[in-house]
Amino acid sequence: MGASGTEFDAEYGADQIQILEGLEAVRKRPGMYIGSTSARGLHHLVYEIVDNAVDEALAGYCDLITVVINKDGTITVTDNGRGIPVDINHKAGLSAVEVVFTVLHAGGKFGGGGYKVSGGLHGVGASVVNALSEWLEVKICRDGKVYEQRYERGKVMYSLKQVGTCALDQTGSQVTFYPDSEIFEEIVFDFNTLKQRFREMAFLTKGLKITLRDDRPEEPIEKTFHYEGGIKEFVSYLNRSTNPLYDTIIYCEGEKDGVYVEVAMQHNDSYSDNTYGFVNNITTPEGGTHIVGFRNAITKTFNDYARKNKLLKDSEANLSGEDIREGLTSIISVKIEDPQFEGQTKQKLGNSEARGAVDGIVSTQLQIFLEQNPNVAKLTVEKSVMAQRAREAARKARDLTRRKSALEGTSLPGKLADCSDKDPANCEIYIVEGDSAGGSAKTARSRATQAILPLRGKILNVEKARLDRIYGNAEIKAMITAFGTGIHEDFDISKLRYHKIIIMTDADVDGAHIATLLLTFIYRFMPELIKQGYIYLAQPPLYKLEKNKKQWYAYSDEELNDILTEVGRDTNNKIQRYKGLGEMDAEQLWDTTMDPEHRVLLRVTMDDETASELNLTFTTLMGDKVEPRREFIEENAKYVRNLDI
Ligand code: TSJ
Repeated sequence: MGASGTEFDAEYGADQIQILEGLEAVRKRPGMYIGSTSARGLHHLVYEIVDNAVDEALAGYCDLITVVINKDGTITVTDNGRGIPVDINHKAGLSAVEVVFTVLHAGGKFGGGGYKVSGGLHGVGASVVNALSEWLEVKICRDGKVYEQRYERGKVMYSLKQVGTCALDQTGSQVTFYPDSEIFEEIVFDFNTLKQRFREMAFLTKGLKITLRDDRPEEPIEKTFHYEGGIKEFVSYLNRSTNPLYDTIIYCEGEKDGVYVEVAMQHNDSYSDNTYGFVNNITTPEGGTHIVGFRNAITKTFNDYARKNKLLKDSEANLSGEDIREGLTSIISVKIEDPQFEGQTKQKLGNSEARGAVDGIVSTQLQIFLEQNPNVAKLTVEKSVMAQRAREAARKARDLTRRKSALEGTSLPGKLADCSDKDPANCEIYIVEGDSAGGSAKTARSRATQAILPLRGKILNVEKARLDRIYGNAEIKAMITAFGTGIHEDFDISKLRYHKIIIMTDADVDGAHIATLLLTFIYRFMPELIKQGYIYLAQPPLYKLEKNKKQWYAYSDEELNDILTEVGRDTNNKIQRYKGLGEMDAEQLWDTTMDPEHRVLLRVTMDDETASELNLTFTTLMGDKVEPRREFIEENAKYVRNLDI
């Protein structure tokens, strides 16, 4: 068409010299504009072009963008927007199209109205892509005419010209380009890389349809992204393999102080916080003011709601932001005219007005949402309260282990009768049910190598108690301290103070129950002790047979039978059935259960493969059925007789 043609070709103005210098600067230092000249920088070129079309969508004039990787490796981007203006821009004296492709930072800076994603982190504009392309062609449909212009390495090959006609209502822009092999290491576009980015862009721009097609293979591959729900669908997508806590996606939207804010969120039953921030459709991994505003708003609003509705008592502490964000998936997307990026990698939003805008909009709308959706509010607050308790319990547990390691031996439990040998390999600890049996065991033991820790009564069922109660339990604290290893992530096997931990309980149902509770505790808090074979069950005898001043002990009915057959079944036999350890004196306890030369120990074992199954077994067993427990213990403990011989 050459609308701007002759005049400017004749008069090579100062403006054009400046333009060429600008584009030359881009070619000299491409990294300054697109980060790198590797695959990342290469794909960045496509995003730069597509961003312009997304701006048109944000302005409300475009709902379809098509990206094609052509057979020859070039890229074509097409939109159905109004078409880049073709008239002469009077300040530059060039067609508006030419300004877009040759003037640095001109992308989207004219026309006014709407938010522009170009101007974000990418936002270096179409002119940079042009400067770094071996060639670039632009085609525009506008006012029933088709226009075209071509550039090579940023230089105008011919002025914008009309090349045909089209229907009046058929408008749009199309750009095809081939990146410069003098600049880029390798020019191969990756379908999946582009696909990820366009899916994200489609989520972030509700209603916009983005189609990506790869024409290189024999059978072209095509993928279309189109989300009417926008970031609400983004959150659903991110939560697709989780269990959401409620069905609704919480959504807030509004504009304040020149900042357009969109927030979507939903809790799932996990423990991680998945917050994703975007500024002008560009992700902000380092966060920034928009994220600060969001966190502030949800912390304040959920706490206010919880207090107002008595879900949090006056005496209870506020839920922390962390508690509220446990299991939360959220998208915080802001659009802002002039984003300021800070930090090392310039990925952190600095604009202070974004903080206030997000805080204000989310606070107001979330409060209304919670009031209208009390069920969602209740579920969320309850989850946060649990998170708060777990956090508090974890802190206490850490304090416990820290205090213990700070004071070392001095903080050993008072009830522990420790052994004198300090080499853990020689040492064993008996966990004894009941104070009286504990007393006998203390008297009976071999002081050098055997330590005794008596436990009072039934031990807490860790399957049925909250962490705070567990850590507050004296018996559990005593065991943790005595073993020396710490628990959970603080667990350190090298600090184990005894290489045999022996659970000694009565040979009855209650005793079996206590043993199971103890094993459950160890399994949940220090499973390595079981995996590495440090845990044993003592086997007190069931019967004592006395005959002619001689004694035999039987550990089962069969054994009693065998002994009786051997010594003869007659009236001189005095058979005692032990109901508990307490019925034995110290000497008997030593002879039958503690003397390494004669005792029977069962080693509790578990390998990695069965770990998950055992896990399930523990959970089931700690229900209400008593009988299977002993069977379970016996099935899971390997019989090791006279282990030390
Ligand atoms: F399609 C594309 F991705 F290749 C692409 C589209 C590439 C580039 C560099 C720009 C565009 C683009 C630009 N699509 N739509 C527009 N729209 C405008 O530039 C435009 C149109 C009309 C008006 C107006 O005020 O009438 C204003 C603007 C900014």
